Amino acid sequence: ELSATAGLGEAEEFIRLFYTEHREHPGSARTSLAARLREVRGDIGRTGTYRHTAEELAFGARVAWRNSSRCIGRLYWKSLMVLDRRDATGPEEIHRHLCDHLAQATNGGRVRPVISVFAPASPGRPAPRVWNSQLIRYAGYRQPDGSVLGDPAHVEFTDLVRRLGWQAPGGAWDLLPLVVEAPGDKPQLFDVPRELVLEVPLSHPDLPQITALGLRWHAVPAISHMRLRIGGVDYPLAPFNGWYMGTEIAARNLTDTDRYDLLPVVAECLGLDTGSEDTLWRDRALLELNVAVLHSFRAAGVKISDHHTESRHFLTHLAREERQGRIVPADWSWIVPPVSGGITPVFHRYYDEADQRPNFYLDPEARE
Ligand code: HEM
Ligand code: NRG
Repeated sequence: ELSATAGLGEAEEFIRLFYTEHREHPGSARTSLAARLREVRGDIGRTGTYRHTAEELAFGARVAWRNSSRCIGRLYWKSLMVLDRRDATGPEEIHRHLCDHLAQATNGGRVRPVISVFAPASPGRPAPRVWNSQLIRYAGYRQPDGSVLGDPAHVEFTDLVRRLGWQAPGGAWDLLPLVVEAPGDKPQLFDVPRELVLEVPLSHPDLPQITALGLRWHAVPAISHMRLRIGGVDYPLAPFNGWYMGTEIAARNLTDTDRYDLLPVVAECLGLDTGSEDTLWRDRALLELNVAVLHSFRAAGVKISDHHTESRHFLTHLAREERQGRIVPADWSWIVPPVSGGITPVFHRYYDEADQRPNFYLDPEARE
């Protein structure tokens, strides 16, 4: 089992970090650093791993977010809601907790950052996992003419769940089922209850042709294929979410040529001259799509942010962290938004690129 044995060095480093950042209550009932280190060393020596306290788990998850160098949304890292689901075992129980995660996160449109942490990998005991890349994803179907109905990014995954018995509705916005694999059990399919999936119909404030396209997107991005690593312990199932930044939907999901590829469609309904690049028809279509996404979420009362606001918040976060004496690792190519890069302040500087732990890692065993 991959890194089921907690590294002693990484465990110690994390416990020390926890104590360093919890100095404000010296008189608290908490075990002393020295005692906790002895305990952790002893547990690792005897069992190959150790169990995080609830406080360590919550802190570790928040710091993993704080250290996510690709994330522009880190200003609110301290407010991450951490649901401790380490004791959930069977697939049904795990599925119930995933549904509860969506309900708590969606919160009627006032989307909140939430993470659910399930059992860690430990020696001799594999961890549960979910095969989906996000809890909410749209199916993709390859058509006889070679085109794709739905989300082209999920054609393979859609085929996989069909082979596992999923009855595909065959539409452009079908919610994929969850594939939950609990230790000792076959992977099991579960529908995500419709009433737990808040979606926003896309409309444009003054271009009815865009509204008429009948586009939509879901309110909550809940990443479920990244491994959370805290103090040498791996949590392969630790789905997390924040809210969307508009560009993720408008400039990538609906625009990438290997996703919904909608710029030609939008340009046509705007009557743009697509005959030459220098009319900037792509850019004009892209801009209106971004306007439509932000307008629609706002109109539906669903939390979303625009790339200007999110960029400013990120620089506020940088300054605040630096005042605390901490490094903020960041990956320029992910932080700079995919539209209007140069008119956001995050464009005009460089960042530290350190890999600091705790963190989230793309799971080598992820299916999607
Ligand atoms: C990546 C925004 C919350 C962890 C990203 C990206 C954006 C973003 C725009 C780049 C995505 C892409 O280009 O595909 C936000 C916003 C949040 C938020 C607006 C609102 C609160 C969170 C939370 C976590 C998190 C709560 C974890 C607890 C990450 C990670 C990545 C990422 C690990 C990299 C994903 C990858 O490598 O594919 N975020 N985020 N973010 N975010 Fe956040
Ligand atoms: N671009 C992806 C989501 C990646 C993470 N983005 C967030 N994370 N906003 C998409 O579905 O478009 N988050 O935790 O809020």
